[in-house]
Amino acid sequence: MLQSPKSTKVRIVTPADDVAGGKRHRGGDKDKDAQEHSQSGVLEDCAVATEIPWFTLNDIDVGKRLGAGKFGSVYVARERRTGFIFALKVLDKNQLITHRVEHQLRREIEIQSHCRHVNILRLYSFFYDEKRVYLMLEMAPGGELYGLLQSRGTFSEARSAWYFKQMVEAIQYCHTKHIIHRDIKPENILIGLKDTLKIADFGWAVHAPTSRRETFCGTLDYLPPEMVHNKRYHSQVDVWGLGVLLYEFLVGKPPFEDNSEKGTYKKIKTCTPVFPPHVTKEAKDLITRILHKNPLDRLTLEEVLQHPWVHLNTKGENAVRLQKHYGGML
Ligand code: AK7
Repeated sequence: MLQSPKSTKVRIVTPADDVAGGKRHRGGDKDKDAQEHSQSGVLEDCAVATEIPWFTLNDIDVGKRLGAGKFGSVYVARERRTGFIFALKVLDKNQLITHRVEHQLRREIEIQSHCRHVNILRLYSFFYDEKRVYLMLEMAPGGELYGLLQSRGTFSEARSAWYFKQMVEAIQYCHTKHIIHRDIKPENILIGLKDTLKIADFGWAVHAPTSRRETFCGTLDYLPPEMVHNKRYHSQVDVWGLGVLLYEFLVGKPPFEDNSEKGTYKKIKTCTPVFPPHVTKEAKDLITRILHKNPLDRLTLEEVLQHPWVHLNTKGENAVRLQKHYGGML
């Protein structure tokens, strides 16, 4: 049985923690440690790992590239001592600083390292050197859900329900921890063994509730109306995101897609989704009840799981398959 790499627990001290604990000016080894580890200033506030060992690139064999993004690439990697396989996301510090997202990364690390759920990609640990920040992540052998959806065009209702239920449960877990993900979309969902989905990339996640105005720089297609209007928003933004996701599973494109950003914004604010004829009436009913413009009119996640469409597609034969896949993990 493989062990996760060494001590995977990293105590992350955020500036807020520090003040709350009245420890801002504490002396001793921890401070010395922090100074030794603080390099060009992206993470020193949070990177006071009180639990050694701290990984370096020397502890790791880096293999094939799995993907590339704006801030860096992801590789298959192996911890040399234990042979433990994981995904290594390498982020360029200069890019993070240029785009002023250091705080976002810090928040992501804080949030994701505290999540333990089958359908949430684990963040085991992180480290950094002069030029880069390295995230040690759970390996998802199936790659991005986005790729699978692209190659298939759409998913069947059974497969969609199976995937959708896992994502609802992952987000339900986040909400019990007062975390709002805010960026649910197929690009941020990975496929683990046996069709287990893993929600990843908490770069946009926050602790709830919030009325913070932050400039959103991702795809607009999943933005809920209250975020378009720059209103105060709550966990219902993720319910909206799940509705858009389910629509995209069944139809192959998001419901408010448009050639222009302005057009997408307008559709999000004013349009009700249009369904092609192959979508069943139960699925339409569920999506319509989720994609209410007023967040308070949307179903709750509990109600979503109780909806006949979810029941219909995940009970009976499907439930047996589901149980077999998870091996009683649910
Ligand atoms: N097969 C990035 C830029 C800026 C971020 O990227 C935050 C992530 C999980 C990720 C998935 C990595 C496992 C894979 C695979 C693959 Br493909 N993983 N198996 N890919 N978490 S990417 N997080 N964060 C990020 C920022 C910020 F600074 F803006 F916050």
